[in-house]
Amino acid sequence: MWEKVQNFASEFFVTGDPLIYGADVSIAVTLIAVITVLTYFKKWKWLWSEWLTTVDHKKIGIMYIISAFLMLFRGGVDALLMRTQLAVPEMSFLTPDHYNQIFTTHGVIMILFMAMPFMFGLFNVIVPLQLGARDVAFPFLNSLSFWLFFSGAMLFNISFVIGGSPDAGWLAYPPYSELMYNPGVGQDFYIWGIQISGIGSLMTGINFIVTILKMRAPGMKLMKMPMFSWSVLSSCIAIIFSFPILTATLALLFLDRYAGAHFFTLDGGGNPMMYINLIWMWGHPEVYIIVLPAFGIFSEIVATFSKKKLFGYKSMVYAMMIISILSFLVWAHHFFTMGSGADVNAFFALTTMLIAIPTGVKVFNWLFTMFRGKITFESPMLWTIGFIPCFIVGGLTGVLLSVAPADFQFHNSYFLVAHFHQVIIGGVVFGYFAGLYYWWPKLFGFKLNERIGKWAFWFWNIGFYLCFMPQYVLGLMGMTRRVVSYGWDKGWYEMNLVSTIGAVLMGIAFLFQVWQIAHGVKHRNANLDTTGDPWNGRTLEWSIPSPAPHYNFAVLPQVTDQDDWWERKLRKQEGHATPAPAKLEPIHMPKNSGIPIIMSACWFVAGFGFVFHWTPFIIAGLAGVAISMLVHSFNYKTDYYIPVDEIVRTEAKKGRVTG
Ligand code: HEM
Ligand SMILES: [Cu+2]
Repeated sequence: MWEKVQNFASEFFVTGDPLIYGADVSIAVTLIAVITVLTYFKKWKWLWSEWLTTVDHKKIGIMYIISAFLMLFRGGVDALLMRTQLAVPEMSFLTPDHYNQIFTTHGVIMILFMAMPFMFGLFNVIVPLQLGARDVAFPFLNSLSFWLFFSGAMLFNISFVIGGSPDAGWLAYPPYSELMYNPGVGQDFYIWGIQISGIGSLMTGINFIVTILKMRAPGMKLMKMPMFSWSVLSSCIAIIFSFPILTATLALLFLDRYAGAHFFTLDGGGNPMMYINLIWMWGHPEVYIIVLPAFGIFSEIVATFSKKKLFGYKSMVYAMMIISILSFLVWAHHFFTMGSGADVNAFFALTTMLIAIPTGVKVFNWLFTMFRGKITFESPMLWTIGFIPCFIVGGLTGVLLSVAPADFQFHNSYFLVAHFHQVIIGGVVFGYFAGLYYWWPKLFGFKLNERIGKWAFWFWNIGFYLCFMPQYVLGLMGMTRRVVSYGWDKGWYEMNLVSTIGAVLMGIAFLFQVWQIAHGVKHRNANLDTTGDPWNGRTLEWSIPSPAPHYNFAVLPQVTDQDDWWERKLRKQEGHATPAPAKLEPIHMPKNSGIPIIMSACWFVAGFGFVFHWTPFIIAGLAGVAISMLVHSFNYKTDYYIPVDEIVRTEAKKGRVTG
């Protein structure tokens, strides 16, 4: 009996590696610490009723952003482990198996569990405020999306200590991800972690499209909508067309592994290339999904900190919509070398090059917005200015990669690794940081220390160039991606060492950011944003107090212009009488609900059952999901009204008098 238990435990838990034992201990310690603190300060009820069950888009957004930071830490540790292994030739810090797992989890976590939630966090906190709305279109669904994302992310992350991590690369190409070559549970964690969170992403896409199309304040025609909201629309359109492809593809891979089907196996009539086509039909749009909102953020910031209207508003809107459509026509550029033939390659090379045109238009729009502007260089603007050259180089190396014949040289080399990190870090990560710094006072009601922020900015930037510029050269010298080690005879020694030093600098940059946030929280009372409009902003989110009251707008704004808040301020300065505020009316609000977190926990149980082939878990989990749905369907008490006197009290507390 004891032997059986031991056998089970050694298969169930990942064993044998001191790094993993260290992680086990630190996870246990953190959990115990969190539970103790919550119990000691009697915060469980607060946590449940204020946060875990909330349907308030601002709180959901904050939870997304916190999760993204945790995942940035995890993905960053993975990156540093890999760069340590590659720092010098013939290093034996990580075994080849372990290296495979780490690049896989790093890639998946960074894209799906760091970039996506960071982006959804910013959508959530800002879009309703920019539109002059009181919440998203479907607040309950929004909460469910968050908890599905969170369950999926946790399911994926526990593979690291239970059962074993996936190791077939971030896109899990068959045949290597098939059962025959990959019999462990790692790939099953991959499938279910992504499936569960992917459903959440799809629902977020739907939610924000409806919010943007239906919930704009009276008078806000589409062509008067702030650019960030436009970018969210373009990104969500790509989400609703691409995420179903991901779900279907992973479902087929699941059937191969779980039920012995042969969709992507080499025998039984399957074809791995089918998977590779399908996964990139999602995968390429996915990179635009995450970068388009960053473009939106930069557009807002450039206009605000140059004190000018965004140059070429209309061309920006068209550029974003065109990119969102074109992104569905380029997927095969990820496998020019895999035998599609010259005609097919030529088509995909051309469509890829076409994307450079709308992208170039945007860069000029930003530059012209800055031209002759009264620019100031606070954090959000610094990140924007850091982004532009970085993104231009990243974009241009992308055009090089799109030249199909040349790609036979670049493919799967460090040149590619350098390229995609340059667009993803320089574009996406810098963009979200810019957004976070820009909207931080709106979220939390206080400003962050600019000096620590500048240190973080410079460490990120210098670290970035040191880390990734040498990798272009290494790629041209023949270093392929996903190699665990290389010989002294290759001549790759210096470049790799420099690259690792750069990665360490980025690690330090992250610590500066953590310090900056901790410092900000500690000294928040000295840095309160009492105006609600700390940067002299242009769009509606700056017209309300910081942090925004839970109903956002006491009275829905009447929009007449693009950059409506800016125009309103101008009119006031010019001495025009401000229209008398409309009469307050009771506000219709959604009620909190525990169903989303419970339903997502059930999905987690079911996913866990699928991973380990434990049928009772599957049945219990899915039954829980069904019951949650039923209970919610028959719940008619989903909303309430905030009475006028409560609104008056809240507004007065926030320093606003509304009559
Ligand atoms: C912060 C600094 C970062 C460093 C130092 C870093 C480093 C690395 C390294 C060493 C690899 C493995 C290369 C190989 O062996 O082929 C890698 C792969 C990858 N990284 Fe990063 N990375 C960073 C940030 C990011 C971010 C922010 C993202 C996305 C949001 C990202 C996405 C990926 C992806 C998708 C892969 C490919 C994984 C695969 O081959 O399956 N990385 N990175
Ligand atoms: Cu692509």
